[in-house]
Formats: sequence, C-alpha cells, structure tokens
Amino acid sequence: MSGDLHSRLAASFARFADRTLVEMDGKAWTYAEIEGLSARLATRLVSLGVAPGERVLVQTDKSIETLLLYFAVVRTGAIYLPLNVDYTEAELEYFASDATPVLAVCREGTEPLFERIGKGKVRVTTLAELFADLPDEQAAPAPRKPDDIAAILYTSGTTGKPKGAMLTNANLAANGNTLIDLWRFTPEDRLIHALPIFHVHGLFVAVHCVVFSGASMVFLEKFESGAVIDLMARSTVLMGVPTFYIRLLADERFTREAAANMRLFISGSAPLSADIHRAFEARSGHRVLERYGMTETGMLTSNPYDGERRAGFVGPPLPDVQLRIAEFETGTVLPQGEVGIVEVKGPNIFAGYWQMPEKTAAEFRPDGFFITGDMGFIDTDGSVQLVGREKDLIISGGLNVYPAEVEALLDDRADVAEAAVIGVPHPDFGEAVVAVVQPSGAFDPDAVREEMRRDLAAFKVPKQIIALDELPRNTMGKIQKKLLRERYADLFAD
Ligand code: MCA
Ligand code: AMP
Repeated sequence: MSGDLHSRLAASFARFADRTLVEMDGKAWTYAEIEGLSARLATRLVSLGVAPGERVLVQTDKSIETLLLYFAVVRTGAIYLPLNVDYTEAELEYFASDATPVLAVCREGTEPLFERIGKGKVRVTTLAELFADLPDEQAAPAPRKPDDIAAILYTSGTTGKPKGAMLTNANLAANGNTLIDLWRFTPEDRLIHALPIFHVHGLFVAVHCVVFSGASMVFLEKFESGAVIDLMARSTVLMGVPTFYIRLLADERFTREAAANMRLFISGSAPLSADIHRAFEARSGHRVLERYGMTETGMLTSNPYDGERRAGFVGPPLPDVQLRIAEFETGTVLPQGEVGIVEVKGPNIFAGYWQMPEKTAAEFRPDGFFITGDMGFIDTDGSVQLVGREKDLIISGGLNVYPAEVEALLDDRADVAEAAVIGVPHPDFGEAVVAVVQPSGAFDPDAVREEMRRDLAAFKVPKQIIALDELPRNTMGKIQKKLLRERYADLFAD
C-alpha cells in the first residue's frame, strides 16, 4: 500500500463510493459525496494560497464540515493543524506564531481574535465562508511523498513551550493499516464517534479505522451517555477515553441488552482502572480492549482482539512496533519484567518537533528509539503494563495537563508566593488538576480560578485550589509533590 495518506484515503473513497461514510444529526454522506465535497473544498483552499507544506490552522467545532476540511487539506498536500476548541487567546497566540500558518479556519465570531494573533500575516476564514458557493471544480490531489508532513499536533512539555509533533503521510497510513487488521474492522462496522476531532485519538485512530476499512461512523458533537447508548443497537464499535466507560457505568440504561449489537469497546489515552474494566464486563458482557498510544507515535500497543484482554495491561506492541524498556538516565535496555522507561520504534513514529531539532534529538536514543516518558514493564506474555510516568503530567478525562504550565501562571501572580500543581484521583476524570499554593497576602481561591480561565483552557484550570501556610519541602527546599498527592488522595472520593 502506498505510504501517501491521500492515496490511501482515495483508494477507500473509490472502493466504497456508494456506502455511507458518516452520519450526523440524522443526515448521511457516502464515500463518494465526502470525496467530491472535499475535492471542491480543496479547490477553494488552493485559491486562498494553501499549497503543499503550508500550515492550515483549524479551531472549529466538531462537524461534517470540519471533517471535510481535514480531507481537503490532505488533498492539497498542506499540513493540517487542529487545535482544541477550548484554547484561549493566550494559548492560541503561541501556536499561530510558532506554526506560521498560511490560513486559519476559526469559529464564527472569533475572526477578530485570529486576525489579532495572525498579526496580518495569516488569512482568516470560517467554515461558512469556505463552503459558500463552493466551486464545482475538484482540485487534483497534490503529489506527496511518504515522508512529507501531513499534520502537526501540538503537545505540551514538562518544561518550556508546547511542541508541534510532525506526523508524516507514512506515519498515519501505516498506523491506520495496522489497526484495521488488528481490530478487525470491516465495511459492516459502524463506529460511534463521540471523541473530539482535534486529537490523534478522535481524528486519526477513529476516522482512519473507519475510512481505511470502508466502515461507517455516527458523529456525535460530544460524549453524552444517553445518546451513545441509544446508538448501540445499530452500531458495532465505540472508541473512548476511560471517562466514557465510567459515565456509561453510571448510567442505568447501559445494560447487557443495550450493548448486545456491539462487537468492540476500545479504551485509551489514559489508564483504565482494573475495577472499571471488571465492572464493565459484569454489566455488559464485553471486555474492554485497552490500547496505548501518544500524539507523537499514534498507537503503540493493544490488547489482543482474540485472546485475553488483561485488565490493567495495555497489551503487546503492535506487529510493526518495536518496544523496549530501558533505564531512563543511561538508556541501558532492561531485562523482561523490570520497570523502566518505555522506548519505541516503528513506521508510525513521528518525524520530530516542528522547528525544534534539539528537543527532537533529546527525545530519541542514538539508535532511533523514541523515549516516551512512560514507565512500565513487559510481562512474561509480552504484554506491557504502564506503572507511571517519568514526565510530570496529569491526564484528566484523556486530556493532558502539564503542571509546569499551570504553576507558571500561578507563580506569576502577586497573591501567590509559590504553587504546586498535582493530579489527584477523580471518580469521573480519572485524575483531576489540583493546585496547592502558598499565598502571599489575601487570597481568594474562587476568584483565582475564575481569573485563570482567561488564560487557560477550562480542562487545565484546577478543579480546586488549596491554600497552605507552608508547602512541604525536602532538605533541598524542593516541594514534595508526592506528599501532597498522598495528603489529597481522597479529595474527590465519592
Ligand atoms: C471538560 N472539562 C474537563 C475535561 N473536559 N475538565 C477536566 N478534564 C477534562 N477532560 C471541564 C469543562 O470545561 C467543564 O468546566 C467541566 O470540566 C465539566 O465538563 P463536562 O461537561 O463534565 O465535560 P464534557 O464536556 O462532558 O467532557 C468530558 C470528556 C471530554 C467527554 C471526558 O473531556 C473528552 O471528550 N475527552 C476526550 C479527550 C481526548 O480525545 N483525548 C485524546 C487525546 P467548567 O464547568 O469549569 O466550564 S490523547 C491521544 O490522542 C493519544 C494519542 C491517545 O493515546 O489516544
Ligand atoms: P498525548 O500526548 O495526549 O498523546 O498523551 C499520551 C500519553 O497518554 C501517553 O504518553 C501515556 O502517558 C498516556 N496514555 C495513552 N494511552 C494510555 C493507556 N491506555 N494507559 C495509560 N496511559 C495512557
């Protein structure tokens, strides 16, 4: 199969032309319709200056138009750069200046904000404008090589600014091809698509599994347990973050009967607790298939389709992925069973961080293995268990929050002497962001939270801010986050 993503998509558009690709709000689009509309949209994009290698920044709501925009950008050979709709002006400004897009597609009403951050150098438009009087002409697909960049997805880091992970045509095509075989996707499948489409999970894993295999999907604007349960009778697969499964279990309409037509429930992006795994099986008769991946790599491991889906394990590496456990500091590869850093290599591993050669080099070993930052071990059956993270990262409802970013915002405030941001167990989000601060003078946690919402996407804003006279420190003066995590472990216990 060609390593070019557009050719891979086009092969499906042609082969499954008359079949339904996607449904939303009671309307359906076939493969041929989606291809035709995206090809016409590509003509419009080209007329706006979009060319191979240029970046198209997208912050739009989940819709068929956004999906078409993705396919259209791939067709032009430009680089698709989707952004979380929750990002604030302060956050967006950085992405726009770092990625220097030629075009920004934004939501109605946010044009002035994008004009401001684009500083006159970025053409700003909306989906409505792009789709108005769409030309009939279908742009010819731009020739692309496997190593050309198809998308940039920003991920934050433990220190410093977010990094744009460059994913190539070959990365995306290879991972999709592997996953449809592994998870047995066929044209008879219908996926319940309730994830956002600005992350690898909802955009590449979900959409490519559907399109590459000729299956169909139902787009829901966001996860809502009732709507998802209603769709199960005529669907076969759900992909979700653990919060989806927690919320399904909390809904009494979710029963064995409701799930009877489903063949597969896949979970990832964050750890699925063994308790939820077991409760889900007891309720529905289905064992969730847990897999593990990263923005920089796409999917890396998966529990087997046949064979045991082990609670608490993310499964063996995908057939085309090499995975090893090493000592973080030295890179020495560790024997089976020992805990260390997870390192990976394969056709799905990204090409590096956009314009950050040093940061890229620092995250690869000399022999080309990528250092994930996740800690784990390989069991005797080859299955991987993740036991923690070397990186200081909180995953809340499947979304990553780097404490350093939230701490920097708090530390900059006149009413805060120092802040420590930690993740604590949360019954719905898995982990929740909590800030423990040492105030300097008068301090109103609720007012501070409100103010933080101006600068930070809502999911990063601490669910609670706790003020202490003194933060616990070790003899070197370093804040003891471990101690804080222990002290507040039951903060959200139900
Ligand atoms: C929303 N809020 C959150 C989160 N989502 N807070 C913390 N963590 C979150 N994940 C905020 C809302 O802004 C709101 O704040 C309050 O929490 C309550 O929101 P609620 O209505 O409960 O949330 P929701 O809209 O139902 O969303 C929860 C969600 C959603 C369905 C879990 O966050 C979601 O779809 N997550 C999936 C993310 C994802 O696709 N991750 C994949 C990336 P307020 O009331 O203050 O306004 S990782 C990836 O791609 C890698 C490759 C991988 O392995 O998959
Ligand atoms: P992101 O940068 O958003 O792609 O998040 C990637 C990170 O999510 C990984 O490095 C892991 O820490 C975490 N992750 C993804 N899937 C799983 C999983 N099944 N279990 C535990 N952690 C996971």
